[in-house]
Amino acid sequence: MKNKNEILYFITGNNNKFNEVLSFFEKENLNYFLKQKKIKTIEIQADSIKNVALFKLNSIREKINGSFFIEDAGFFVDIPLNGFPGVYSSYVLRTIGNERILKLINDFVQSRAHFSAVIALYFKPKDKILYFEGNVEGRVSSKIRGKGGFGFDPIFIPDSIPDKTFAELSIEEKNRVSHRGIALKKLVDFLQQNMKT
Ligand code: ITT
Repeated sequence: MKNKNEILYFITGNNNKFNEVLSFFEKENLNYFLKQKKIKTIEIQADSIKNVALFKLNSIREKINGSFFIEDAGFFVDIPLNGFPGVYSSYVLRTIGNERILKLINDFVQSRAHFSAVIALYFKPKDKILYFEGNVEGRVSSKIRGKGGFGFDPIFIPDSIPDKTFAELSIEEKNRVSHRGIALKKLVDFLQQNMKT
């Protein structure tokens, strides 16, 4: 077991996201101690979540002494909503919410949706910004289902677990298949390869 002698900050105001990331990190042999920091980031309305993530990271870069990462995620209903709400996910969840998103869909069996996540890491030892991306494909549930998770989880059914919404999974089960879990696996692999020995 390595000594957890370096702090890695995850800058997020979303405690659910932090808990998912913490649960993932706890299973890995890393010499980083993960800490949540809530600093107001600037979230621009950009055309891709990668650009939102880069802007978010740069908006706080001077405020943190050490390695840190932020994450930007979005929910995209590809059929029949051509990717809506996508980069507008936070706004749409706050304004109309899941129930009224469901009202925009007629055929749930034919629906297609995905989540995307981009982690942007500022890695101090190399003075570099790195990106780690993850996507998960699935469809939209005709009803709100499940008490776990957050955000759009109660209306998303992943292809890999076709009888459950994300909100019906435990954190560990969601991490195994989710956009965030896939991006986190890439982040952890990078950190393991670049750990000081
Ligand atoms: P930050 O402080 O980390 O920015 P946030 O909640 O603003 O937290 P995002 O901008 O990345 O996070 O997320 C956009 C929206 O998508 C937001 O409303 C989230 O609730 C939702 N969302 C993100 N990841 C999700 C997930 O894994 N499951 C369900 N909804 C998710």
